[in-house]
Amino acid sequence: MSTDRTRALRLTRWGGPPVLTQVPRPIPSGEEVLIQVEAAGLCRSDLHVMDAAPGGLPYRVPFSLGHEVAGRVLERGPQAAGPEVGESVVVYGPWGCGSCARCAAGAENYCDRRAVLDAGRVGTGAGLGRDGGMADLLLVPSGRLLVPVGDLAAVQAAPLSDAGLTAYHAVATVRRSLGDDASASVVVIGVGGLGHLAVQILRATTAVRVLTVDVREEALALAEECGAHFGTLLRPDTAGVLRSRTGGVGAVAVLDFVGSHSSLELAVAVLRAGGDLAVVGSGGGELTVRKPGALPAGTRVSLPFWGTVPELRRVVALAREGALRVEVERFALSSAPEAITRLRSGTVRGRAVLVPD
Ligand code: FEH
Ligand code: ZN
Ligand code: ZN
Repeated sequence: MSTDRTRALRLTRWGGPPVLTQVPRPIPSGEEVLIQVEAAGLCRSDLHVMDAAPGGLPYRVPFSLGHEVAGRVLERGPQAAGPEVGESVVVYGPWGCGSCARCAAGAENYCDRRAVLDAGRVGTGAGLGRDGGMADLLLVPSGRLLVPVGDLAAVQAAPLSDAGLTAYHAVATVRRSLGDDASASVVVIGVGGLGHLAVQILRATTAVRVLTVDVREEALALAEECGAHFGTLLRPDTAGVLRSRTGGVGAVAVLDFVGSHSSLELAVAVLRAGGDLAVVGSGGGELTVRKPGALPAGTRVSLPFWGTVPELRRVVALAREGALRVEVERFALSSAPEAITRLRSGTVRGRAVLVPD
């Protein structure tokens, strides 16, 4: 790799395939920090970006993909703060305005100026309208977006920034319903890149019984390896099977990592009155919120999105203490098309992670 050129997987036109190409080496200025990328996770949202129609997303092409990134600090701008050159870090993915009340609290996933930023088509973050980390190098706007990972391997750290953080934030969103009742049950729908981490986070941080649902036997096997108490395939009688596992009262919370019509239907059918439904997946399903209606009385519905910087620190801490392990399928950066095909076909076990080759 020449010193002034590096590689990046770039979306060059809407609806076209991403292209691995040479780009100029970024030069950090001001508060910016340049990261030597060591791992970049592949997410279903990357597929949504690749498949978006022109004007469908508040982004301008071309930009590099990759919003789930880990690596080492390579170079810092003169006003940069945070991790030092050489430190291993994970990159916090939602880049907000950096100065509103939400961003000041580390909740850039809920930046108060998101609509303004989107109107300016400046992008949501790395790989989401801004140059991302499916590349040799990643330029990050500020050290505030970096979390040190110590001796955690980059292929384990990268998925924590999106899959791990999103799962953790979803659990935090429904925590008020979990209490410390070891007989209470939580249903996890979809045990893929996010769901398998949600199972581990629930087991590591709550007393609940974890019941899982997926359409693939191998996903249920992964759920069991991650500590799930029960797993069942999605079938016409699944709601009854799950309710019987809750002693008939229903689940105090449902984490839906699919978000399809059938997954939402199942969630409504298994929820306990006064419980929590967190819709995490963007599967295009719709839910009618009406009184009276199908949702049990007292249901709280949430649409958690990504997570906060303080939560990312807690996710990294869980991983470093061995309470969280990401099931990873590695692919060379140059094999990104294969990884994308595998994700589209639903045959990735856990999380696909690209490693610069
Ligand atoms: C990122 C950008 C937009 C929608 C959803 C996402 C998720 O992958 C973040 O976890
Ligand atoms: Zn994502
Ligand atoms: Zn903000």
